[in-house]
Amino acid sequence: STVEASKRAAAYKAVEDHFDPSYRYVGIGSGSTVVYVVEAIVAKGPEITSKMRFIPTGDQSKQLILEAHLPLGSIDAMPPVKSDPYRAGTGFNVATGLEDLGLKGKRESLDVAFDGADEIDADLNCIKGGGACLFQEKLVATSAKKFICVADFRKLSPRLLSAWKAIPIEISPLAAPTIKRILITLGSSDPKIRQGGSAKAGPVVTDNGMWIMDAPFRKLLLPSDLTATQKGDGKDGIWEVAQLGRRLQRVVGILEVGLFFG
Ligand code: DER
Repeated sequence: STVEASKRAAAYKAVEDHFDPSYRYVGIGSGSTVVYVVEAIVAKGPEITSKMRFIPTGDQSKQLILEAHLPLGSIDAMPPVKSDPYRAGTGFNVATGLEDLGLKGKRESLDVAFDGADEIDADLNCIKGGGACLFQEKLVATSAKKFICVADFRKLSPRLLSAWKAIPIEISPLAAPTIKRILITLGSSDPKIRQGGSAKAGPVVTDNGMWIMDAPFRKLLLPSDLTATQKGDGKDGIWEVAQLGRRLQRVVGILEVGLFFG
């Protein structure tokens, strides 16, 4: 089909342009498009791939790596970052602290990570989570020096939430009622716990034992919206939406940070 041909073409181009034989650690995403990325990597031959470690983003990704006979790594088995405690740092927030300690560029332990997405806009903002693997996908993506999103023509949208209608959020089952209330106060029309349907009675349980809440939003605010409306006098209504967006990003950030560091 043209969709499959488009996925395959994107995957082979991504590997051609962004897979270097000198790489050591390569992140492998989840979903159907990344299958073609693995196919293109395998075609590079074992003399190149056998020296590497391929880091999965969930059980499907792990199976894909094993079935392709690629050397399996793990995000929790990456080389430690050695800090130099004796070098004066001028403050240790993640953004600058690592730079002050001469660790700039060493925070990301993977050379590259390849993954799919559900919707992508012109600025390469993505909605991820259609496959319920977003927690490990984001953990691996943020641990890579380079993140390559591979997608067929259907995924490109002028604005996020045009084709894909809800933001997937991975949550602790216990927190479901609380997060649902928070998302409703933030303007989500009807956040729903994703159900397994015919595959499984009850909620989908992620590879991390969590649930997925899909939160529909009419219009997802992006950083560009927030800056654009800071000049707004609030009369145009966008200003309120921007405030909401800022609160949403903080809350979703907190939720995700909670998951990352919880
Ligand atoms: O869940 C995700 O974000 C995955 O990357 C997935 O949605 C990609 O989907 P695909 O099967 O269209 O590649």
